[in-house]
Amino acid sequence: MKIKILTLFPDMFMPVLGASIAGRAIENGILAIEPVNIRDYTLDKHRRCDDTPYGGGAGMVMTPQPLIDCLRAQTQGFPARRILLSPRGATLTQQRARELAKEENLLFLCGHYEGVDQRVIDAYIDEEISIGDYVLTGGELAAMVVIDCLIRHIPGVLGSGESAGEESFSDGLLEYPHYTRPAVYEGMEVPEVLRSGHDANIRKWRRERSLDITRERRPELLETAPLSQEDRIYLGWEAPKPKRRRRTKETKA
Ligand code: 4FN
Repeated sequence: MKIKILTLFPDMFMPVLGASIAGRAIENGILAIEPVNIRDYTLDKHRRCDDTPYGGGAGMVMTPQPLIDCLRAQTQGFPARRILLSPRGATLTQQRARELAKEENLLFLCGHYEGVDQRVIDAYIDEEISIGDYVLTGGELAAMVVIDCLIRHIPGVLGSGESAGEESFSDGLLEYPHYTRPAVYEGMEVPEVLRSGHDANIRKWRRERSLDITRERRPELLETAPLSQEDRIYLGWEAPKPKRRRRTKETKA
């Protein structure tokens, strides 16, 4: 996959993405990331990329000329899905990240100031994505979040042993508690069941702790997570199955 990022702060990206899983994917040649400086396209004698808003009001707006010239030049021979990071977008989900990971090329546009002239969005943007409901200074950190999230779903990006489908959220629930050595630390013990080596008991304990913490902290996730009949019984959503009793002298007619 090739990703271009159109931004006023191109230097922000490689130190962050190069140090994460993306860094390894880039070295392996599975991924290419190219930050592009929008300012290189401005025709303004002072190299400005912003202007005052029509209609008045506080702040500045990213002006069309550098953005559109940059978009045109950077999509020439690069047929990419064009995404604007924006609080107006649909909030990023694991599902959307998996779908974006199937694209051959992606282009992210990062906003600054009060935002981007609407005509740029109308004519050049395929989709707006948000990472959540809070105020950011620019779209750059949001772009990095989206990129970190989606590249883990590109085949070959995660090493053997790692898998995008085996950890927290992939099954729609929060994670059970994790422990590593030593068995006792400052008097705090690792739960006995995890040291028992009894695989079925361990699986049952982990599943139940996942269900507990999800019910406690993110109960809405239980609505969409795939739950087994056993899960539903544990949650008290379904009556326990009647015990299969063995036929004894007493029950034989
Ligand atoms: N933010 C809100 C409402 C109105 C504006 C903002 C805001 C950066 C260019 C956009 C923010 C949050 C998640 C991009 C926020 C995101 C941005 C994002 C973002 C500068 C204009 C701006 C949501 C609080 C109601 C500034 C909320 N995901 N404007 O933050 O780009 O991608």
